[in-house]
Amino acid sequence: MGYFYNPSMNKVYLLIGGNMGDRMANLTNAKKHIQQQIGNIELKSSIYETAPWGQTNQPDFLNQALLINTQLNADEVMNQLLAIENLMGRIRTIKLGPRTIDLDIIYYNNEVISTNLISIPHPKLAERKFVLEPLFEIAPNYLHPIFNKTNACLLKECGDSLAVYKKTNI
Ligand code: PH2
Ligand code: MG
Ligand code: MG
Repeated sequence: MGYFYNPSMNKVYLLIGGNMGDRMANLTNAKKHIQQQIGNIELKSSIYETAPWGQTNQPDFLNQALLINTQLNADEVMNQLLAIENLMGRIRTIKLGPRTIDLDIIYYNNEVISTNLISIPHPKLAERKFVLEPLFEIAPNYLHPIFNKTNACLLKECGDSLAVYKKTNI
């Protein structure tokens, strides 16, 4: 076992996004808070411009996938994400509707977690190209712990035809 092995470190995949206000600045700001309050950002996907999924009569989103190293457990990560959303002024109105910033947990290590606060893996991820495309970029071979399929495989099988374009390369 290596000297630097730290058993309390966890890997959490997040999808961040928003479609209101200065979308790019909101992503930058969110990443600053995530780094300060949750842990080091180990990987970032490109930023994608994505057509709205669910409620289609709203502006396009920017979305990005992140891999974070954290000592927090999944509920603690979720509480920090909610705190960041609140401090960035997110107001919850319509379900699936427009938002300045949305910070979602996609995977936590390779655990399956169901609490009052969270369901991990994210229950809708396999239906959403705006999640799978950025995730595929940073973790093509990660295995979904319930479906036992890689993100590459889930993306290939995903029936979502809404537009997802790479906006900036990171
Ligand atoms: N988030 C939603 C609903 N629809 N569509 C896109 N393209 N991107 C999102 O992040 C998104 C969405 C609910 O969280
Ligand atoms: Mg969401
Ligand atoms: Mg959310």
